Amino acid sequence: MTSRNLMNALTAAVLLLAGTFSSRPLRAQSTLIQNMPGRTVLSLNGSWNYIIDPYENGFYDYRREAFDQSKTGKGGYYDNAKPSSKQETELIEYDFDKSQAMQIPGDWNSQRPELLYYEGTIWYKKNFNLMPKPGKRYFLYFGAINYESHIYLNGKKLGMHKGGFTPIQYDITDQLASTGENFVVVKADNTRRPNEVPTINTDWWNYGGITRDVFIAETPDTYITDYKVQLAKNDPNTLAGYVQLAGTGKASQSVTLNINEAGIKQTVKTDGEGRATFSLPAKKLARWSPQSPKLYAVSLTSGLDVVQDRIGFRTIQTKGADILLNGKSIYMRGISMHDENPLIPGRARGEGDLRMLLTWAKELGCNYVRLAHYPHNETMLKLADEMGLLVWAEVPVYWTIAWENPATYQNAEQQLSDLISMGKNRASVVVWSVGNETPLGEPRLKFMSSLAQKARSLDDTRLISAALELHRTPDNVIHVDDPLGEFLDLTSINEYAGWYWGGKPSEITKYTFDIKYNKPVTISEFGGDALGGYHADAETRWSEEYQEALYVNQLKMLSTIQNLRGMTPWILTDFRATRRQHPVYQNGFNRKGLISSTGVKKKAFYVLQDFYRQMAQKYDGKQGK
Ligand code: GCB
Repeated sequence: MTSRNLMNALTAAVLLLAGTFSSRPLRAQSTLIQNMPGRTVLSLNGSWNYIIDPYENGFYDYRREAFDQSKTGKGGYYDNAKPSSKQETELIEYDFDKSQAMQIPGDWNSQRPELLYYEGTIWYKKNFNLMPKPGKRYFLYFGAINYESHIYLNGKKLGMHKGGFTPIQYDITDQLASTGENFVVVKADNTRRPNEVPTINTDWWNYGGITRDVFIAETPDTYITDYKVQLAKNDPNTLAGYVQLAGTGKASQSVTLNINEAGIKQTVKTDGEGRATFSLPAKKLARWSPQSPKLYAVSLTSGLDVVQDRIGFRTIQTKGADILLNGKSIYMRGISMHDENPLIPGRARGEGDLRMLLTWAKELGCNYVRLAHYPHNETMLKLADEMGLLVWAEVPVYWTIAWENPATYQNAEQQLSDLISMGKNRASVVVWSVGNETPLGEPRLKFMSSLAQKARSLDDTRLISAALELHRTPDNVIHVDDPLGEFLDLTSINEYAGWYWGGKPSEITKYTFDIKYNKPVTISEFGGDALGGYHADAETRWSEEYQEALYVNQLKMLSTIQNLRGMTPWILTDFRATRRQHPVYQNGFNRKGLISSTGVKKKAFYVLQDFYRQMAQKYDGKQGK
C-alpha cells in the first residue's frame, strides 16, 4: 500500500469510527413530485463554495476508482473533510470553506472569466440548518443541474442524475442530522458526450452548474405526490383528473378538490394504491386564453397535506388545417427563445430574468412562445400561464444523437416524462415537442415516433410535434414529407431561405411549398443574423437591413402556405453559441435575435410586430393582444 492509500484508508477508518459517516448504496431518484416550488420550502439559493476539479480528484482515487463505490464509500470531496486537530497534521488536499463561492442559481460560465469555456467537473458545497419535525418528510430539490450530477448529503450519496434541464428530487428525511446541522455537496459535470441528450454538437452554450433554484420542501408523512386537474380531452364541459398520495397512510384516504371561486368542491377516496380520480361539471369555469388568462386558485387537501396551485382551463385540438383553442381557430403568433438572459449573458436565473423575456415577447405581439430546445424553468411555465402565452415545450433531442443506443432513448424518454410532469397542469403548455432537426433514417424514425407515442400516452390533452427539416427540388419547390409527420399533430418546419440557402432575401419569394400532411402548419424557425446597430443595405449580410428584408420576404413567401397557422421565428434575443466564431459580427453569439445582446430591438422586430398586429386583427378581431 502506498502512503497515499494508507492515508485514505486511515481517514476513512477514522470517519467510520466517528459514526458520522457510513457508506450506502446508490439510490434511484424518486419520481417527480408535482408542484414542489408550491410547498413550504427552505431555500438553499445564495452563496455556495466551489472547487474546480478538471481531473476529478474529488471523485476518483489515483487508480481511477470512484471513492463512492469503494468499501468505505469515503475519500471524495463529498466528505467535506476537516482536520481533526488545529495543527493540520492530516493530509486533506481541499477545503470547501476556504474556497471561493458563487451564486446559485447561476451557471458557472458567466460568473468567472476563467470558467467561460469550462467543461468538466465543479464541486459545490452548502451548509444549512434544519431541525426535522416529527411526522414530516423533507425533499431536497434542484430545478436543474447541467449535465451529470452526483449529490451527497452529510457525506452520503443520494444519487446521480443525467439531463441538464429537468428537476432533481430526493427524499432526505432519514439522512438529515439530528443536530440540525447539515451540508450538501454536488458534483456537477457538463462534459459533452456522444451518447447523451443533447449530444456533443449543439448551437447553444454549454452552461454548467446548478442553474435553477435549490430548496428543501416539507410535507407531511403521507402527502400528495402527484395530481392533474385539467379539462377532459373529449368533453370540455368536464373537469377531470387524479390525485396520487404517497406515504404509509395513502390508502382509503379522503382527498378534497376545492375551487372556491367557481363553487367547486368534491371529495373522493383513494384506492389501495393511494390514487383517486375525479370528474365533475366544468361549465362554470371561465376559459383560459391569451386574451383572458384566467387562473383559478385550486387546492387539494388530504389529511394533513394541502397543495395550492393556480390553474387555467382550456382545450386545444386540431381540425384539418386549424388549431382550435377553446373550439375557436387561432393563429399562433410566436417567437422562439432560449433559457438565457442576453444581458448577463448567461442562463436565466429566475423570475426576474424570465419575466423580462416574456415581456419582450408580449411587446412583439406574441400569444405563443417556443421554449427551445430543452425544458425551461418551471417558473417560466407559471409565468406564461399568468401572462397569457401559449407554450411549445421541448426535449433536447437535437440534430444527430445516438439513435441506436437504448440508454440514449431511455434518457430522452425520462427527460420527456419529467417535462410533461412539470407542465401538465399549465394551461399555457399546448405543444410537446419531441425534438429538433433530426435527420431522416430508420433508427431515427423508430426513436422519434416512440417518443411521440410516449408523449401522447402520458398526456393526450395536448398537441405533439417536432421541428422537422425540408428538402428542395430545382423547380424551387420546398417539400415537407418527413415520415415522422404521420405521428405528429402539427407539421412544424425549420426553414432558412435567405440565410443558409436560397440567395438574397429579395430572391426567396420564388419558392413554393409542397407539404404532405393536411394538418396545421407552423414554421418553427426562420431567421438570419444581424449585428445590432450595424447598418447597411438590404443585401449586406449581418446588417439590420438584411435581416429586416429577410423577414419581409419570408412573410410574403410563407403566406402562400394554405395551412399556415402560426410561427416561432428564430429567435427573440441574441444568445451565446460556441460555434459562432466570426470575430466582427458574431464573437461567440448567434445574432439571429430580434433583440440584441445589449437589449436593443433590431429593425426586423418591428416587421414581425406589424405582421402580428394584422394577424391579431384577423383572428382575434382586436389589436395587439
Ligand atoms: C436551427 C437550430 C437552432 C440554431 C439555428 C441557427 O435550425 O434549430 O438551434 O440556432 O438553426 O441559427 O442556425
